[in-house]
Amino acid sequence: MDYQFILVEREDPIAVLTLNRPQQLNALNWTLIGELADACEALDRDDAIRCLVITGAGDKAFAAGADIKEMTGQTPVSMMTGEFEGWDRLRRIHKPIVAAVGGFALGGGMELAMHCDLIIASENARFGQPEINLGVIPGAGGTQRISRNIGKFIAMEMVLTGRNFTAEELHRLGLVNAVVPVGQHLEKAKEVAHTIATKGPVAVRVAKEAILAAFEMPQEQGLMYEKRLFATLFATEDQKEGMAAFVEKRKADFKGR
Ligand code: CO8
Repeated sequence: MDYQFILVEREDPIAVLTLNRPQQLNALNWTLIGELADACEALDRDDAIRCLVITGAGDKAFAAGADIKEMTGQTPVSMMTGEFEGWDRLRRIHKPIVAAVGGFALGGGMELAMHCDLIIASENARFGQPEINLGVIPGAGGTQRISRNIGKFIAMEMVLTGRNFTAEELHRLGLVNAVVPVGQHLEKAKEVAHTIATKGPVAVRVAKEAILAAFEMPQEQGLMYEKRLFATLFATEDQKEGMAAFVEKRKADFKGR
C-alpha cells in the first residue's frame, strides 16, 4: 500500500514507519496521522510483524508538531470532529511501538513519541511542547502524559514555558529509554524492536496492555488485573514452549498461540 506522507518498510518481524515530509520537518497534517493509523492497524493485524518502529525522514526532525498552516483556519467544531480519530486509533495499537527520535520532536511530535511504548533518541533530539507560543496548549495528550510519566513540575515547565528539553534531560527524567550518538537512533530502535520481536507475541501483547492499565486503574485493581492476565497465559502454547525451552536449555520458538 502506497501512502502520500509516510513510508512503510517491512523487515519481518519488525516494520519501520517513516513520517515523510522532511521539507516541513515532518509536520503532522491530518492526512499523515490518518495514514499512520491505517498502516499501524494493518501491521497490528499481521501475524508476521511483532514490533513497530516510528521515525522521521531527514536528519532535522522526528516531527516538529501538528501542521500549523493546516490548523490556522480551523474552528472549535472542525477541531472536535473526526480529526482526533487518528490519534485515538494510534493509542489502541496492540503491538509495541518504538519511537526513533532524531532532531525536533515538538508539540504533536513529542505527543506522537509519547503514544509509542519506548523512546530511543539521538543526542541531538530536542523535545518540547511549544504550543503556548501559538496561544494554545497540547492537544494530543501532552499535559496528561508528561504529568503522569514524569510529574507535575516538569509538565508545568514544559507546557508553560515552551522550553525545549534535550534527550539527555528526558533520559534522566525517565521519558527517554536510551540516548545514542547522532544518526544512530533508528539502528538502536530497530535493535530494541528485534529483541522484543523474539519474545512470545501473546505475552508481549498482554504485557503492553497490563502496563498501560497501570495508568488507568487504582493499584489494587491493577494488581488483580495483572494476576488474571498472568494466569490466562498458562493457557497458551507459548507458555509451555517458553518454560520447556528453559528446562531443556534451548532457545524458545514462540508461535504466538
Ligand atoms: N507545522 C507546519 N510547518 C512547519 C512546522 C509545523 N509544526 N514546523 C516546521 N514547519 C515548516 C516551516 O514552516 C518551514 O517551511 P517553509 O520552508 O515552507 O517555510 C519548514 O518546516 C522548515 O522549518 P523552519 O524554517 O522553521 O526550520 P528552522 O530550523 O528554522 O526551525 C523549528 C525549526 C524551531 C522546529 C521551527 O520550524 C518551529 O518552531 N516549528 C514549529 C514548532 C511548533 O510550534 N510545534 C507545535 C505545533 S502545535 C501542535 O503540535 C499541537 C498538537 C495538537 C495535536 C492534536 C491535533 C488534533
